[in-house]
Amino acid sequence: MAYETLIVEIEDYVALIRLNRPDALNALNSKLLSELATALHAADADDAVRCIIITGSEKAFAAGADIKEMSQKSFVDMFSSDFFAGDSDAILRTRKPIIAAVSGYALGGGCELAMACDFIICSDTAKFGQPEINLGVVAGIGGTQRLTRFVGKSKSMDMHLTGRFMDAAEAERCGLVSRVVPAKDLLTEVKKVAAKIAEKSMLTTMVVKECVNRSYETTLREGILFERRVFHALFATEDQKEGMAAFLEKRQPQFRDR
Ligand code: CO8
Repeated sequence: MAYETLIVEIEDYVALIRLNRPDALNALNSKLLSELATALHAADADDAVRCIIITGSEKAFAAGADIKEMSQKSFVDMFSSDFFAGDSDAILRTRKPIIAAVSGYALGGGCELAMACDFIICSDTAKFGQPEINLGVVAGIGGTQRLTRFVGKSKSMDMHLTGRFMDAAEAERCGLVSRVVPAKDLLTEVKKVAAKIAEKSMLTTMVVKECVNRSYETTLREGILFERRVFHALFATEDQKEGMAAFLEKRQPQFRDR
C-alpha cells in the first residue's frame, strides 16, 4: 500500500516504517497518525512481519505534533474530535514488538511516540524533549506519564517544566533508551536487533510484551502472579517443547509459533 507520509518496507520478517514529512521534520499530523495506525495494523496482521521498526530521518525522528495543524483549533474542536486519541492508541493495540530507531529530534509527540514503542535505540545525535510548555500546552500523548515512569519524577519534571532537550548519553544513563549507536550505523544495528527478535517464537514474543506492559498497569503482586500463570500456560505450547528439547540436544530451536 502507498502512503503519503510514510515509507514502509518489509524485508526478512521486519517491517521498517519510516516517517516521511521531511519539510516539517516529520511533525505528526492527523494524516501521518492515521497512516501509521493503518501501517501498524497491516504489519500486525501480516505473517511476513515478526518485528516492526519505526524510524524517521537523520535530522528528526519527529519534532512533535504538527503545530500548524493545531494552532487555530478551539477546545471544542479538540474535544469533539478527541484529537489524536484513536490513532495514537494504535501503537498500544499492536501485539508484535515495535522498536523506535531515533536519530535527531524526538520532541513532544515525537518523544511520546518513541516512548510508546516497546523500546528505543537511538543514535548519538538524538535529542529528546517535551517542550510543549513553550507553546502554552502540556504533553498530550502520554508524555507526562510515560517519561515519569522511564526516568523518575525529578528528571521528568525538569524536562516538562523547562522544555530542555536531553542528549543521547543522558537518555541512556537515565534509562530512556536501551542502546546508543553511531548515527551512521543506526538502521543497520536496529535491523540486527529486530532480526534477533524475529527468530524467536512469535507466540512467546507477544506473551513477553504483555507481561512487561502489565508491570505498568498493575501492582507488583498481581503482575508477578500474571507472569507465573502465563509461564505455566506456555507449557501447553509446542514452542516450549521445541525450545527446551533444542537446548538439551545442543541445537538451534525451530519455532513454529504454536
Ligand atoms: N510542527 C510543525 N512544523 C514543524 C514542527 C512541528 N512540531 N517542528 C518543525 N517544523 C517545521 C518548521 O516550521 C520548519 O518549516 P518551514 O521551513 O516551513 O518554516 C521546518 O519544520 C524546519 O524546522 P526549523 O526551521 O525550525 O528547523 P531548526 O533546525 O531550526 O529547528 C527544532 C529544529 C528545534 C526541532 C524546531 O523546529 C522546533 O523547535 N520545533 C518544534 C518542537 C516542538 O515544540 N515540538 C512540540 C510540538 S507540540 C506536541 O508535540 C504536542 C503533542 C501532543 C498532542 C496531543 C494531541 C491530543
